[in-house]
Amino acid sequence: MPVHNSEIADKLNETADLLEIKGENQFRIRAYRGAARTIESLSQDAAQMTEAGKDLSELPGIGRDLAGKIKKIVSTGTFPLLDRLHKQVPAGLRDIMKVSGMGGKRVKKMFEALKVKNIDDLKTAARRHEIRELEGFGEKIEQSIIEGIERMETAKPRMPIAVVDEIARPLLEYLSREKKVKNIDAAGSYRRRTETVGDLDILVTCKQGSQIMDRFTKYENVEKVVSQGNTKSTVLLRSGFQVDLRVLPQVSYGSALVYFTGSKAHNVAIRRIALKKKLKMNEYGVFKLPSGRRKKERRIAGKSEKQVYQTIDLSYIPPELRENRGEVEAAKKRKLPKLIELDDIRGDLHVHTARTDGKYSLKDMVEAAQRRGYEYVGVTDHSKKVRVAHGMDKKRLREEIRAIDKLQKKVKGITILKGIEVDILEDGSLDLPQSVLKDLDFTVCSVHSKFKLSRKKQTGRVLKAMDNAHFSIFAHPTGRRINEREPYEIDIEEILRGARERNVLVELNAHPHRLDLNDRGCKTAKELGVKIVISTDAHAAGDLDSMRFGVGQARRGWLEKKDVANTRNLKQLRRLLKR
Ligand code: DGT
Ligand code: CA
Ligand code: CA
Ligand code: ZN
Repeated sequence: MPVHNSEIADKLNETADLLEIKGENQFRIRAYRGAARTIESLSQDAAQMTEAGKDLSELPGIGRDLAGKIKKIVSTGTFPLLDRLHKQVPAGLRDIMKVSGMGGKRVKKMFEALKVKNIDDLKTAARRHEIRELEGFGEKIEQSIIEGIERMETAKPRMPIAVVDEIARPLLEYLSREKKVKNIDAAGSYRRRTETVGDLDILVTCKQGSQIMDRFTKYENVEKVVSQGNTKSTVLLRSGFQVDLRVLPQVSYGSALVYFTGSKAHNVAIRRIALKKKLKMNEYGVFKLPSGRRKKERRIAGKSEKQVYQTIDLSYIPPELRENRGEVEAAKKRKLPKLIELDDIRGDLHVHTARTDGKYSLKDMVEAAQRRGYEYVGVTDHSKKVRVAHGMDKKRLREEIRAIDKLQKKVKGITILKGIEVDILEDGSLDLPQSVLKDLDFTVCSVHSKFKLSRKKQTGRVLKAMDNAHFSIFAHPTGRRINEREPYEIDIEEILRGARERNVLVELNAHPHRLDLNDRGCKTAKELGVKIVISTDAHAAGDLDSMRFGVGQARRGWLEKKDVANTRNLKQLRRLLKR
């Protein structure tokens, strides 16, 4: 077996880490890391190069000494220096280095002073506040270590729903081309439209299980077949993403769909209801238990989801609600919301053009909105304070207003609403004077700076901004970016109450990396009577398609058509925008 470049790089990186923990010479450590990077970025196998007699020391960042060591790794698969280091440095110390903020020096110090040998020790030391007592550490570092551990423990690579969408759609299409396939659905969190998805769970009914399994494992994007059977197979795609495929009998399909759509908490809740009715419920069906003369259990439902829910006296629960957050009780009382649908949306109220950081002209964006059949589109380029190129001052906003007037005369069937995405400054004022804001149809107001303010200050800043009579919509309310940036500290409930009092609308930003407000926030907004606007924050024509992710999130937040402002016709919308 040839040694892969990634394995060589791993060994070099590990060596560097262990040397660092030992407190070795910085240059030496850096040399190992540099060599690892070089090897990783090679377009051919270092193993093959050595075999062909090439001199690795000609590569950037690899000297004679390292070239010799790599040659040794390649030819023997072992690395004596690393083996020696393993004997000197406890294995757990390297894990500690993966906690954000923990370099070799800190690891070494904690090991020597506190005998911290692994993550568990680190946790204990932090909880006992021993770390802050160490020289050069202090309370802040201790706190950030605790947070780092928490982040690491909850981190499992989950993909944003939009990315999974790009994976799932062609794969489902490919599988359904197998003629014997009758039903096919993607279940799991993907069907519930959660903002990120851990793995994809596909269910099919198919006369011949082996045939669809063969097709599945031969899919061009499959990197590795983890397991292949007649009823269940698992593969890893090139992206590292896992897909499970299950083949089911027709009579169980509905039950399987319920079971594998989840969530787990929802499944537990409905099974409890079945049990109260003396029914057994699993992925194969709903069964009457043996009683009296009948020795065998009897299947009374399983073919369709509807039938399954009906059998336990619940109305059909849409997948997006299946989180055990009150939907089971509501289904029992026939009080489920009638969730909003993509077709209910009549316009987009957060759209950028090339005047600021968009990629398309005003005309292109308006035409794209028209193609979607929208009744109106709100153009909202950036104000100046935000750190994007070409933010608008008063003069350039006037130019934008004139350009919209001019274009409106030419286009028919869609109304262009004049807006702006205006920054909320630290003191709660807006980035442009009232004298020009008053000439707009509406504003989208956002926090793009000073994310680190205290919860109280951040909340106060936004509430103060909402006092401005020209504040229409609070954009991406928590500022989080999925997998990238935590929300800033803000009291969302207080913000929502403030919005309600002032008749301000709140955005559900449909950008798949934002989806902000999130599902829980939407539900709270609805309960408090705050109207939501679902907007795409489009920077290109194709971005308008993100609306479906926003609607998915809105459905998870129990929103109905009436809860969402941009389901209204233009006249009604104008009334809502007026405060
Ligand atoms: P993910 O993949 O982490 O985004 O989330 P899910 O919900 O797709 O979870 P996954 O793929 O582990 O399992 C798919 C569904 O199968 C899950 O939503 C509910 C069901 N399921 C899995 N394990 C269990 C279990 O132990 N008990 C019950 N009742 N249901 C389970
Ligand atoms: Ca899953
Ligand atoms: Ca799964
Ligand atoms: Zn924007």
